[in-house]
Amino acid sequence: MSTRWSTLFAVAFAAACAPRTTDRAAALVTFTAAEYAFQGPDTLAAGLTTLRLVNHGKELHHASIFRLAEGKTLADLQAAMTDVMSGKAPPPAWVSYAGGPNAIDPGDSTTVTEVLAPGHYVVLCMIPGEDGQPHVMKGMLHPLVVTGTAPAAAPALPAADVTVKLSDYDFVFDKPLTAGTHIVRVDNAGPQPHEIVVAELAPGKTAADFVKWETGGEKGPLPANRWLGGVAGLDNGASATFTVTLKPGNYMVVCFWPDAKDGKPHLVHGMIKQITVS
Ligand SMILES: [Cu+2]
Repeated sequence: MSTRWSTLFAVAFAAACAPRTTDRAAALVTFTAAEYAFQGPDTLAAGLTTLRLVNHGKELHHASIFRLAEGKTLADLQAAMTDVMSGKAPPPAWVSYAGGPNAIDPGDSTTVTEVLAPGHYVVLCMIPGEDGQPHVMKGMLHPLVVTGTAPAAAPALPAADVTVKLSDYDFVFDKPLTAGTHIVRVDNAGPQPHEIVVAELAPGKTAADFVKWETGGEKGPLPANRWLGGVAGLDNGASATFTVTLKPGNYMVVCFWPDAKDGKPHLVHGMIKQITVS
């Protein structure tokens, strides 16, 4: 009897003391990437969401989330992307950029947590294949409808142990990244959209070597060993968190976002930073 009472008491006590997380816990949603398609849900409920990307493919993939303005369709986006990719037009003003998990290697997975507002979205991969064509042009895009109503107060993102501020054209960390697993908060201070992707540098290579490789037509071996995720293109003023596990070594954080003025990736404008993790 006493055991039973103490069990009941323990249960009641735990219930009374448990943080009321039910309305704040992030919904977990998984997208799987392969050549050249995503598998994942077609609809989601609005609110705090953890987006998990699993790369089942043989190439690098990410899941960049574009939001379409009211009345715009996937066909409108596809038509616009053809012109954007061929350099005929800048990205249309009716597209906004809602983050998503950034590039990871085949066999890896990563998570990003962010608040999704109701609306029409497209999950797509902008990473180029060996022929230089972004995967989105090979059909790697997935429409997504976010349903429901936006919460009156934006839900808080998970508590982060490191924050990085993105801006034209810099990454500023509030403290150094160390070995281990971190929740990193990403705040885009703009004015342009930006992304962050973390990569481990190849032995003896530097971030400057990567810029040379990228601007020299990506010839020779990639000066990076492994891509560890981050947050894909994010609007000015937006925030998200991502999880990353680092071991001691040399890394870089990079933004490939096309510049509003010259169309060149932001890394050419200095938006790349080498990091030593100890
Ligand atoms: Cu940028």
